[in-house]
Formats: sequence, C-alpha cells, structure tokens
Amino acid sequence: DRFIADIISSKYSLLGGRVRVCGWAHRIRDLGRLKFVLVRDRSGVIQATVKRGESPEEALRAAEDLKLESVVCIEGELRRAPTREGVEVKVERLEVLNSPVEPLPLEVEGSEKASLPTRLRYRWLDLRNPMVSAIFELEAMVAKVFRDYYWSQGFVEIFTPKIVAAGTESGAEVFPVVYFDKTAFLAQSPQFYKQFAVIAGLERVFEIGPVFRAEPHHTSRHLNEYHSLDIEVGFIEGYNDVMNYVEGFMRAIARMLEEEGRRILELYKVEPPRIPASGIPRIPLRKAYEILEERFGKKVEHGEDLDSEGERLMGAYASEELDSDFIFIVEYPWKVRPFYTMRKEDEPDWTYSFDLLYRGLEIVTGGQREHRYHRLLDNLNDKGLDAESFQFYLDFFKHGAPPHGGAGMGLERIVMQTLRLENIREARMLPRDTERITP
Ligand code: AMO
Repeated sequence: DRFIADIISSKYSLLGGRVRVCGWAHRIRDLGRLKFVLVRDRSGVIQATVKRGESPEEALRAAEDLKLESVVCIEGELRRAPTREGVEVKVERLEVLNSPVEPLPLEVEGSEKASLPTRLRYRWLDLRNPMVSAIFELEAMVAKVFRDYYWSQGFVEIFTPKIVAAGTESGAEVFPVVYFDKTAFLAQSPQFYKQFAVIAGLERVFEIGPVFRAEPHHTSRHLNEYHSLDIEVGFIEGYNDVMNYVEGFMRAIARMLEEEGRRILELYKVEPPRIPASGIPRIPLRKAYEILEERFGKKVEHGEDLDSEGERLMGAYASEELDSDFIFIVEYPWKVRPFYTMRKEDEPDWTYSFDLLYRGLEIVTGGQREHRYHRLLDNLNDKGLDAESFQFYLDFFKHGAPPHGGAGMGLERIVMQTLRLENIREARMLPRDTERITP
C-alpha cells in the first residue's frame, strides 16, 4: 500500500485501477445503505465508500463495526468523486485491524484547538492530526539540513557522553544521576566534549543530541530536555568564522523551507524567513542597549544580558529596519557568559561571543573558547569555580589545543519560530517540564 498523498498526486494515472491504503478511520458518515469513511494516514485523507449492492457483504459488515480511529486497510477501485481530492475509493475489501476500547478523550480532527495539557496527555491522538505531525516532519527536515550542511563543510558527526561529571553552563541547573559510588549528572550540553573532539584532532565536529536542563521555571520557551544542534571548529581566526558557519546553516534552512518545506509553511500560513543578501546583521550588545533605549525607551543596565522583552524588541528592529528575521548580537559581557568563553583581548569585561535571535527569540549561542591553559585557569578562578572539579577538562588543554569556537542551537526553538508556535512544548513530541515525565 501507498501513502494517500501519493495516490492523490498521481490520481490520473491510477483512476480506474485498484489501490490499497491503510490508516485510521478519520470520519464516518452513515447514510444506511451508503457509508462514507474518510481514511487518514500521515500524508492525507481519502474518502472510501461502502455501498449496499456495490461492496461485498463482508465489507458492509466490517463497516458496521467501524469506530472513529479504528485502524483499517481498504482496497478497491479509485474513481472520480466530488470530494476535495477529486477521487474516492469504491471499497471492495475492508479490514479492521484494531478498534478503540473506550470513547476518544481527544478528537484528532482539530486537536490543535484543544488545551495543551489535554493534547500532551493524549499525545498519541494529537499527533495523528496532520497539522501536528507536520511539526515533527519539519523538525526532521531541519535536523537533516543540519547534517547535510555541516558534512558539506567538512565536519564530522560525534556522539558524546550524556552521563557526565560536571555542569558546563553554570553550576545549578543540572540533574544529578545515581552513578555507582560517584556523583554524576545528565549533560547540560556537549560543550566540553565537542571541544575535546576538536582538540583531539577531529578539527570540525557536529552533534545532534539531547541535553538536560534542571531549570525550575515554567515558560513557553524552556524545556527541561531538548535537542541541541552543536558545532565546534578548530583553527578559527575569530568568532566571526563561527558566525559564518551558523549563518550558512540558516541559509540552508531557508532554502529547504522555500522548497520541500513549503507545504508545511502553508499549513501554518507562515512565510519562510528573510535573510538579507548582504548577510545576517551583526550588532554589538552595547549598540543594542542604545537601540533599545532610543527606539523603544527600554533601559537595559550596561553589562547585563538581554531579557526576553529585549530580545523581542531587537527582533522587531531587525525585521523593520534591516528586513531580516535574524540578527546576531555580539560581544556579551564576561559576567554573563560561561568560564570557557574567550574574553576580549583589549576589553576583558567583554567576550568574543554571540547569540542569534530568530524572530525575536534566542535560538543560538556561541563564541570563541579560551584555549590557553593558564588563561582558562584564570577564567575559572575569576568565576569562583573550583578548578579541581574541572581538572579532567583542563587537562585537554595541556598538550596543544588549537584556537577554536562553536555554537549550540536549540532544535525545538528553530521549529517553534519557523512555524510561529506559541509554546515550545508544541515542538517537542513528548516534552519534559516541571510537571511532566509521562507519557
Ligand atoms: P545555551 O545554554 O545558550 O548555550 O544553549 C544553546 C541554545 O539552546 C537553546 N536552549 C533551550 N531550548 C529549549 N529549552 C531550554 N531550556 C533551552 N536552553 C537553551 C537555545 C540556546 O540558544 N554550550 C553552549 C553553546 C555553545 O556555546 O556552543 C550552550 O549550551 O536555542
């Protein structure tokens, strides 16, 4: 059997022929002698008609027992019909493979309009809604573009440990793990090990993997488990090289969205992102402070990070003034960046680092790393961290670490911003947050 969308798109060559599709009973209309069953698979919906005098007795009996969301296979002639698809299947065989054992707690059709907690509780039903499964098709497409793009740039895919001995992003937000007689954590980021791989001679690496953040806050932008798209590159001249690699990937995503991704964007009535031909604008944070104050009357303390409103406003600025859905904010204060970040040579209170905002939300963080052993030690001390618990990491830097940098990108955030979803949980099949560890 084939996907319904394939049958519909090649209907003229198939008309009059026999087709077989399997899926779920999406809608049932019973007119007594005539029953219309809409069969749905991942790709679409097709009408099947079961009619007394036309369909065999067995099929008529099977149709009697059919419930919404019963699992069915139908076989029969494809013929013209006044349906939206222009065709229907005249049923000659109908097999019911399984049926619901209780009333449906969530209707698949239009499930996106139900409350998010209900949708997440019954996610297996919610996901059968093509509007919802499209999110995860898009997610897979973004991950594929990521792999293809970095492969084409000479990167090697790596697979780093997720059970680790130290937090990387800042002490508190780690989940402890019971690991024999040692203290261990779920990895917050592959940060140390992607740097390890560069230092170990792989030079340019990427990884797609889960990361775990024990952030207790409940926002529409944070998950406690998400997928991170990570890159790390050796022998860079500066953090602009890293931004170039990030920008290349964003362009590759935009191209995919204009081609294979179109159908999904149309479903969500959104446009592909705009990237200026001259490149994604790169604006120092200190300049962003000025823009925020002068243009929006928003005061951000000099040397502080942008809050979510600041990001949103800078996104609006990029969209209105620079005709771009993306904007890099560069040179964050040392105070708000992790110890592994390289400080600016001439202004050590600032760093060679960046964030990328997409439609006003941070989707990427990156920068150049400190690769000089003694400077790295100074950084740790300056942050008041205990060098001993990071010694295993410091050791990587003792025997020839090249200058390097990289970035981490939130897969769910990229998808969320592309489809303009309201809540990041929609972009995660089974989100983990402060309330949820099931289903
Ligand atoms: P950072 O902690 O900023 O940087 O994370 C990188 C990117 O991951 C996404 N992100 C999240 N997505 C969903 N839920 C969360 N709780 C969440 N937290 C972060 C964002 C963010 O931009 N090691 C560095 C990256 C690097 O420098 O290479 C890091 O992890 O899109």
